[in-house]
Amino acid sequence: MKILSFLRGEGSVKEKEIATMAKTSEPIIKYVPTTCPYCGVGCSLYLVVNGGKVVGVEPDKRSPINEGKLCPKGMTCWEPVHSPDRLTKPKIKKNGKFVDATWDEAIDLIAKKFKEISDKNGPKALGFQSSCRTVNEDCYALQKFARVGFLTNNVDNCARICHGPSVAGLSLSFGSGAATNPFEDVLNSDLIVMWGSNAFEAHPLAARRVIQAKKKGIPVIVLDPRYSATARLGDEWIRFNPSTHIALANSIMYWIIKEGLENKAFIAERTKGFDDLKKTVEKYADAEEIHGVPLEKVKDFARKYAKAKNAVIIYCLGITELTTGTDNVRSMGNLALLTGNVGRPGVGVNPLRGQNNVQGACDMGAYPNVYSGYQSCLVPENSAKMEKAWGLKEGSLPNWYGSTLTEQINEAGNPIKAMYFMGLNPVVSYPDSNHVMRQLEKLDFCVMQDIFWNESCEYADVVLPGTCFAEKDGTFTSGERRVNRVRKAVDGPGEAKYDWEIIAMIAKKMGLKGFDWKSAKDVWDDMRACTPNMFGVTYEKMEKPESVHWPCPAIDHPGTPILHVGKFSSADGKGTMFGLEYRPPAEVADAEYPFTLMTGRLIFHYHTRTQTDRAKELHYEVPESYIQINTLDAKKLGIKENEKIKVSSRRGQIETRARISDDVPPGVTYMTMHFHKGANTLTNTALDPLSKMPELKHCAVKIEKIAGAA
Ligand SMILES: Nc1nc2c(c(=O)[nH]1)N[C@H]1C(S)=C(S)[C@@H](COP(=O)(O)OP(=O)(O)OC[C@H]3O[C@@H](n4cnc5c(=O)[nH]c(N)nc54)[C@H](O)[C@@H]3O)O[C@H]1N2
Ligand SMILES: Nc1nc2c(c(=O)[nH]1)N[C@H]1C(S)=C(S)[C@@H](COP(=O)(O)OP(=O)(O)OC[C@H]3O[C@@H](n4cnc5c(=O)[nH]c(N)nc54)[C@H](O)[C@@H]3O)O[C@H]1N2
Ligand code: SF4
Ligand SMILES: [Mo]
Repeated sequence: MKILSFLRGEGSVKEKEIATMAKTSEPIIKYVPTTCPYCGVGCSLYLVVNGGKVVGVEPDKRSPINEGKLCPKGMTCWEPVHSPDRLTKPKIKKNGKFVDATWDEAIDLIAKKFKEISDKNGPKALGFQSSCRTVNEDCYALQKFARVGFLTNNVDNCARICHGPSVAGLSLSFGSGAATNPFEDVLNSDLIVMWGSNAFEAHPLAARRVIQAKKKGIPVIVLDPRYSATARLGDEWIRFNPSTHIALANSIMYWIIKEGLENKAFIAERTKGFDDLKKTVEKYADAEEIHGVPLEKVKDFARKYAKAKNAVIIYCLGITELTTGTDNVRSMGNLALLTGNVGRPGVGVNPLRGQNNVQGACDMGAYPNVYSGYQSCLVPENSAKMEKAWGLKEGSLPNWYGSTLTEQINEAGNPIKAMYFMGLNPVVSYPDSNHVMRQLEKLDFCVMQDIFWNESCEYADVVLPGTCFAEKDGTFTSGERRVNRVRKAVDGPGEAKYDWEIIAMIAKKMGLKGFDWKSAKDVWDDMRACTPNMFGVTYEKMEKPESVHWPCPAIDHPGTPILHVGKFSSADGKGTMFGLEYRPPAEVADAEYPFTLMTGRLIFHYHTRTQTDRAKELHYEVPESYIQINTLDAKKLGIKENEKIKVSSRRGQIETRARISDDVPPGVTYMTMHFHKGANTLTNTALDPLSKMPELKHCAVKIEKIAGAA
């Protein structure tokens, strides 16, 4: 595949086909402006529609986000829409076999089962998991259904295993869990630090801004244990030992303070916690033994970061998906606060949000402790307000912290008896697949609502067909808090329905009030009415190419692209620095499992591949899983390039192909998370105590040859 031509926006061969069709077929070519369904960059594009079918995409040249460019996934996002594999009818499991059902049958059954289980076992017997792939309106609908219908806070979304630690960590450091600055703001910076982010593959159109900045002469330093595509792009690459972020950040901060380079005025005026931080980092003056970075390199980085007039940190899952996730995020916050790099253009701490609507799913309150707009469920006034808005009895909404996504899996069977999954594929994407499958089997009742039959549907009692991004109206909120419109281009396949509509059907069947929405806009306006920081974000405002960034509390408010200007969002307006100790991962390599397994992504595939595997060119590039192994290790084990080998951990074993490469250091291996019976058969469910993030990016594995394998 010609990646560069994609990045230049030259498009695929399909564009030629579209042009031909335009000439030959009867009218009606429509260009429907909408938002890419894949990553949190939120690129704008047009779906090209001919005769009621999506036949291609056209990047949006007016968009300030992607300026007429798209990455390979964006370019091909239309291909899976009309796949013959789409779910078209509800299916119910009868005597162990799935059979087609009518909507009436499926809705009746779900309403009856959920009501029965909740009446008998109470609100903690149910678990709701919302997608970050669907529109905001769907996410709002699901959490409202959980809370109004069953008075439960057991509702969560996939951010838990993505940027949950960002929400927790940045809230503690800055008072808001969101990214501080917009993507293009890197052009105002004097130093760009990319830490645990492989943006060149995972967020190509955000990485494009970094490339532009680099061309302007702004230096880019990449910190990653692996020589990733992004590391290749940087001016400098710092390799450190996997999962040692806190130790490395502490060493850097020790030298910043030791050399008097901290921003004293900023610390005094805008922060607290400096003394605690200073005391803690003293132990890390030289921690090369832990993090593996030579002292001179640490000092050099410390000087560069502290002396830059404006320095920005961009980070991603290398930081979050560990049992120290929240503390890793707070370490990024510490670095920025210590040097005064928050609250103006060109600075900040920016998590690159993952899925197209991971920001929005959290914003909508599909979270176990907050309503929409991060209004805490544990504050009685907030609950009283929501009870009024939703027509509930005073004091009825729960004041307990609900079970998180991964906890719900552990609680399947006891106390959780029934679960509702909307747009998730836990069997492939959650840690320890064998555990996930065993747990799902323990449920009395399980619903999966998806656009494709994924590997998890097997464990459901009812599978419901939702509509995909091309078939519905709504909004996705990008990683920079920009709310982007999603517009319906074509009808859904067969009997598929809007995700929010399905939820409303069940709610109404149960006799619940407040679900009489006629359109996605009705759902959005329902949300706005009870969400102060989004009240001013109207569909009308989203018509502009630049749309609007929340917080936007009033109709005449322009929105807020940069957070924490002059004052942090925390209650006392201060940023907080924390003294944080390094903790090793939950499972480290040992004699029995001598290799560290890191996991991550590839430019060509998206997560569990339900969509990208149905785009011809993307599937062609990487049709099966592989593991990267260092040259010396491969030699020791007598493994050849592309040989089929066995990889096992304490939780399971898989077969995959070896890719021999010095991109990973000796003792370290890397697999992508995209394949079933792949990385997540091996990964560990140990949780970060603060955010409940599992350790998806670190576990110990053993590698063996398979006799006779080629
Ligand atoms: N093509 C594509 N793009 C995507 C996605 C996709 O599936 N495919 N998914 C989207 C989503 S939801 C997300 S959240 C983002 C993720 O975007 P990223 O987080 O950028 O992607 P990853 O490849 O998961 O991991 C990033 C890097 O973390 C490094 N890393 C740094 N420190 C450590 C460490 O201590 N331990 C380990 N194990 N790794 C470390 C890894 O080497 C890797 O290069 O991408 C989004 N974009
Ligand atoms: N080992 C390891 N595991 C990981 C990660 C890692 O780096 N390493 N990354 C983690 C991260 S960051 C993430 S975000 C998760 C992703 O994990 P998941 O969210 O489970 O994966 P996806 O494949 O993105 O999507 C889930 C489902 O949503 C469906 N879907 C798409 N659009 C719609 C829609 O409009 N409506 C409905 N109803 N369904 C829809 C898709 O068909 C798919 O079946 O994986 C996590 N797992
Ligand atoms: S960078 Fe992200 S939003 Fe943009 S085209 Fe690629 S996948 Fe879509
Ligand atoms: Mo993610």
